[in-house]
Amino acid sequence: MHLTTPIAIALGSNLSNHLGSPLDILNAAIARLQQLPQLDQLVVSSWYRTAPIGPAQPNYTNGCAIATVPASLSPLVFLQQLQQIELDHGRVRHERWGARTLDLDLILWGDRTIKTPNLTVPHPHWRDRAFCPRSSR
Ligand code: PH2
Ligand code: MG
Ligand code: MG
Repeated sequence: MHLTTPIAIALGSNLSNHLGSPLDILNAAIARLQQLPQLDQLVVSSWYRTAPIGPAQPNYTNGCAIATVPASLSPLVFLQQLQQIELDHGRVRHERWGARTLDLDLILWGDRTIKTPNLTVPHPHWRDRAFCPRSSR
């Protein structure tokens, strides 16, 4: 048996693009996650309509996925894969907390605490996101 780490990914979208509505984009993102060879036991929540946190912008469709990855996988390498999926779905970085076609946030990586310029885990705002899983932390 190989060792695995449980992880949680928050998904969000509040802009349509040529690929379709936020719901279409989120479902396409889930299909991409399912194709990642490192991800196993992927479970996806329902989708929720949420009021925007931050500047005025359309409501979000949000959800959360949990999965396991090999314990040897680097969170920063995995983050790059999430960012590639964001780019492939028309993500453009404008203002902080602004509207986006696809946002994939790494929320939890096992019980690790990670603080790098590109990645903070647990996600600093995950407790504010009602669609994210709760834990004892
Ligand atoms: N994400 C943000 C900023 N504001 N608001 C909602 N409702 N849902 C989000 O996922 C969200 C947000 C930045 O990532
Ligand atoms: Mg986010
Ligand atoms: Mg993000």
